[in-house]
Amino acid sequence: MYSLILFGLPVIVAFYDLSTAGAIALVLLALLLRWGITLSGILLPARVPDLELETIAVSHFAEKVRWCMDRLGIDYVEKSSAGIFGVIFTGRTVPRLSIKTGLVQSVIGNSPEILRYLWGRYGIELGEAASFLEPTPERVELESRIDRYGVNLHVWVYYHILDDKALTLRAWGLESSTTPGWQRLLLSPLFPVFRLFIRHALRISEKHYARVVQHIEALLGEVEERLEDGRRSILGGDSTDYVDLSFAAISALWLQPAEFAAGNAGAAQLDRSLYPIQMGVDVERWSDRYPLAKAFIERLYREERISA
Ligand SMILES: N[C@@H](CCC(=O)N[C@@H](CS)C(=O)NCC(=O)O)C(=O)O
Repeated sequence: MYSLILFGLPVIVAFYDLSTAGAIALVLLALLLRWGITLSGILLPARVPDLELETIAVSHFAEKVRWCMDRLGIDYVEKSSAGIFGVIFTGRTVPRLSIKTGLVQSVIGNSPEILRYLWGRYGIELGEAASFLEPTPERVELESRIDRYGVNLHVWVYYHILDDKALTLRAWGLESSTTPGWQRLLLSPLFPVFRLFIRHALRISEKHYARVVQHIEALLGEVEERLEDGRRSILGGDSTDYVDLSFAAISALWLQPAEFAAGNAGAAQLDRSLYPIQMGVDVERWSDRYPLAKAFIERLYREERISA
C-alpha cells in the first residue's frame, strides 16, 4: 500500500499543479507516514503466526520443507498461493518461511537455506528428533544435485502439460480451496501471459526437454545403484535423513503418491490418469528402469509421511 502511495506522488503533484514547496511538503508527509508505519510495527505489531510457510499446494520444493517441518512436529501455518503468481508479480519462489521472533520478522527463501535454519533452530532443542536434518558434506552435496533434478523436473512437467490449459491451471491450484479466491479468478484470463513467461523462462523446447530427461535419468540411475545393496537411506545406513525426504518429495512431481502433502494437496494434485500420453510414457519408463528408487519413494511416503 505504501509503495502505491509513493508511486502516486508524482501524479498528485501533476494533478494539483503543485509548486516546489508543495511537492517538498508532500514528500515530508510521505516520510512521516513511513515513520508512522515503522512505529506502529513496534507499538501495535501485526498479529502474524510465529512460523508461516508459504507454499504452492503441489510444489515439490515446498513439499521438501513441509515434510521436514511435519517430521520435526513443530507448529506452523501454511499459506498457499496459486502457482506462478508469486514469481511473476513479486519475483519470489516457494517455499518461503516467515519467522516471528519478538518484534522481528525474518523471511527465508530457498529450501536448502530453510532446512539449515530449522537445523540451527531446533537441532539442540529437539535433539535426536531433529538429527535427520544435520547437514554433512555428503548430504549437502547430494541435496544440491537433487535440487537440480527438481529444476529439471520443472522443465519436464511444463514441456508435457503447458499445452493443456485445464491441466496446468489445475496444477496451479485453480480448483484448490486453499488458493485465494482472487488468484483463482485471475488464473484463467492471465493464462496466456503466464504460459508465455514459463516457455521463455524455462526455455521449453524439444532439445531442452531431451537434455533434462538425460539429467533426470542420470540422477535416478545413481540413486538406483546406491540402493542396490538393500540400504534404507540413500547415503547408507538405515535411518531416514533429510536427503531421503528431499529425493522423495522432489520425485513426487512425477510419481504423484497419494500421501503427498500428508494427503492435503486436494484438488491441486495431478492424478496420473490425467497425464498426457508422452508424460505417462516417461513415468512408465522411469518406473521400469528404476524400480528400487520408485519403491524407495513409495515406502517413504507410505511409512513416513505423517501430518503435522
Ligand atoms: N531453489 C528453490 C526452488 C524453488 C522453486 O523453484 N519453486 C517453484 C515451485 S516448485 C516456484 O516457486 N515457482 C514460482 C511460482 O510458481 O510462483 C528452492 O529450493 O526452494
